[in-house]
Amino acid sequence: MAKRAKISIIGSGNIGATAAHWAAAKELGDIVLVDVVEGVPQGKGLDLFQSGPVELFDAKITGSNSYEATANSDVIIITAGLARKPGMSRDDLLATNAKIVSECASKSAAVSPNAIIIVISNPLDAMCTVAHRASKFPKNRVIGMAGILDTARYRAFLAMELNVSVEDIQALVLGGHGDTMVPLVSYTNVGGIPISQLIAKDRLDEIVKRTANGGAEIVALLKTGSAYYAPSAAAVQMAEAIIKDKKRVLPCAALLEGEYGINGLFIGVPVILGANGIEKVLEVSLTNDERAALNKSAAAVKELVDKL
Ligand code: TXD
Repeated sequence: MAKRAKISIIGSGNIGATAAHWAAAKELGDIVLVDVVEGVPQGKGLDLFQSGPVELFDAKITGSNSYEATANSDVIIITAGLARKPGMSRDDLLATNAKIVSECASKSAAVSPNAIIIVISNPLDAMCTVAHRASKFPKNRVIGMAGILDTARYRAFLAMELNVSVEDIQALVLGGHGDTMVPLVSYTNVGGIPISQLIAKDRLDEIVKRTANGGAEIVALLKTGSAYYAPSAAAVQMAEAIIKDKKRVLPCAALLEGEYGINGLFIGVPVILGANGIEKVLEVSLTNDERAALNKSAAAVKELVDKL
């Protein structure tokens, strides 16, 4: 009889706690919250656990300030680190978050040698490199969450524009998580209808621009932090694909070793996500403009990684 999956979430702030909420609501497995702040993971874990009888999910949900409680996790979600404040770029978080993510990845990997790591902390693509190096896990078991969020923003704006269900919008966003991301208009469709038949190019360009600026738009509104409902939902969708071995085709940050002509960088690409993590990187054909934009995105990621 298969035992319940075990999900450990490192960093119990806005994203970590909300990810625990989404995972519990989907009854994906037992959940351990970890943070450096005394009491926060324990309090949020206990509170979420107590919502079980109301929301009718069965899950052991606990919090800890150390890593023993995370032993033998199936999935580790790393959200620890500083979030942006208005005026800050994701890149401003590099030095501080590299130290934090390195510690979280090595300590959690040490007690869960077979886990799959989902990285959320920013600057995302560079933090994937940090987690990959620190965990010493194979590349299929270190995955960055950004593309699903960026695609979700893009799909949400399109659903709003066309007044159609979000369920019928398929889209693909490539590249680094940031202003250089590459929404692939040619791969976007609504119920199979190419988007270019439904929205004029200039309007579509505005929506693509708003998507690339999606994170900053929320930071400017919130002022004290960054987005967390959609980022955490995206990470939990990845965890679900892994735990249920769904073989989902989703845009995730994966270590490319020659795919798309990129070598040695984590970049957002379409992957097949299942029980073994990234089971395959899917190479799609790109227009010259799309390839140029992807290379520009890769160059921006490389610049950050070189600073590590
Ligand atoms: O798409 C994406 N990948 C991004 C990621 C989308 C939105 C925000 N993204 C980034 O996630 C954001 O820029 C931050 O770098 C992380 C976490 O964002 P969040 O909004 O959750 O930040 P919080 O609320 O400040 O929570 C961070 C928690 C906080 O409770 C700290 O005490 C904890 O991290 N923290 C640690 N936990 C464990 N171990 C260590 N060393 C540690 N340091 C801080």
